Amino acid sequence: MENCIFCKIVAGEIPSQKVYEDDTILAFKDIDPKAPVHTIVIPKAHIASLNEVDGDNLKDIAHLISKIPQIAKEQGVDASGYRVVNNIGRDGGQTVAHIHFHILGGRALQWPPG
Ligand code: IU
Repeated sequence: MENCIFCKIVAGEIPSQKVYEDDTILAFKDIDPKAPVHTIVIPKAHIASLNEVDGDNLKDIAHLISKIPQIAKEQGVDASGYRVVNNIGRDGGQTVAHIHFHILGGRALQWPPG
């Protein structure tokens, strides 16, 4: 999708620190980490948010979620624990309109979020 920053990362037009990639998903280090481990996981195909997940693209999202434990393990937080966050829309704090899942870990995370 034109003008989508995460589509540009997928296309290699904007650099990223990749930690995992396969045919349909990409994981990279967050540019502004909120925890010692902060990885962003996205489908390569443009989906704006969880609100746009449907029967056609659910397979990519299911695959993405199935890979999160492996990515967390490779980032060294599987044993200590981690949080997966998906922000949706304005009040949810979504700033990039390409669905993404945050993997946060490497410290004790507070609850509830602000
Ligand atoms: P949010 O859920 O939409 O608020 O999260 C977007 C995240 O994408 C946020 O943590 C940014 O630091 C991160 N990010 C990035 O890693 N690289 C970028 O080029 C941009 C945002 I723009």
